[in-house]
Amino acid sequence: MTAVLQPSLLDAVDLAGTVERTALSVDAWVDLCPGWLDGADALFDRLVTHVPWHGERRQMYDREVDVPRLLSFYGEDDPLPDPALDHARAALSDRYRGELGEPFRTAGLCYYRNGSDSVAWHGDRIGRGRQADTMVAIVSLGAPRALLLRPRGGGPSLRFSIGDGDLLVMGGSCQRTWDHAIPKTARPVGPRISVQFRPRGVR
Ligand SMILES: O=C(O)CCC(=O)C(=O)O
Repeated sequence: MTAVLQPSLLDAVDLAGTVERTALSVDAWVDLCPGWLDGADALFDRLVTHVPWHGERRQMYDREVDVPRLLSFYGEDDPLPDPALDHARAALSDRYRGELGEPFRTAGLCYYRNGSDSVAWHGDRIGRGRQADTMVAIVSLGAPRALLLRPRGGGPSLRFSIGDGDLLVMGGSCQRTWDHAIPKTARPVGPRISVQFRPRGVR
């Protein structure tokens, strides 16, 4: 029997990409698929221009500071800002449905303008990720940046360099038992966009 291929999906997503899984402690894991998304540079340019990026402020001790990156969040009923992201989410939902048991629904977009933009150590533990195993799939566009992972509470970290259409998926207990971060860097680096797909109720 001949498989029926969906041209629109194959245009945007390299389904042949090889996923390499790294098993972490306490039933956490991370999948890496370099160069997963075709057309990453063009998508980066479209997102920079068309996404309604905004800055946020947060309390740090007794003063309010800028969050060092720009953000835009798409809830499950919000149209995504580019059809390539619909295709990517559908392909990821297909690929991981067996393990995840549900589709990816929301998309959080972060824009790291230069090496001073960053996100501190954290797990995605708002909502269901606090108690239950889940997955967060990150599609990375633009200049590669280091994503670090370390056991919650400290320990040696693992380093993944992600950009240029790479896919990184954190699964199992990872959000509860490990933390991740994008550290600042003094190296001259170009801008990067991270697209994080999450299931319902995970943030
Ligand atoms: O930039 C990334 O890929 C990670 C983003 C992240 O961890 C978050 O926004 O919670």
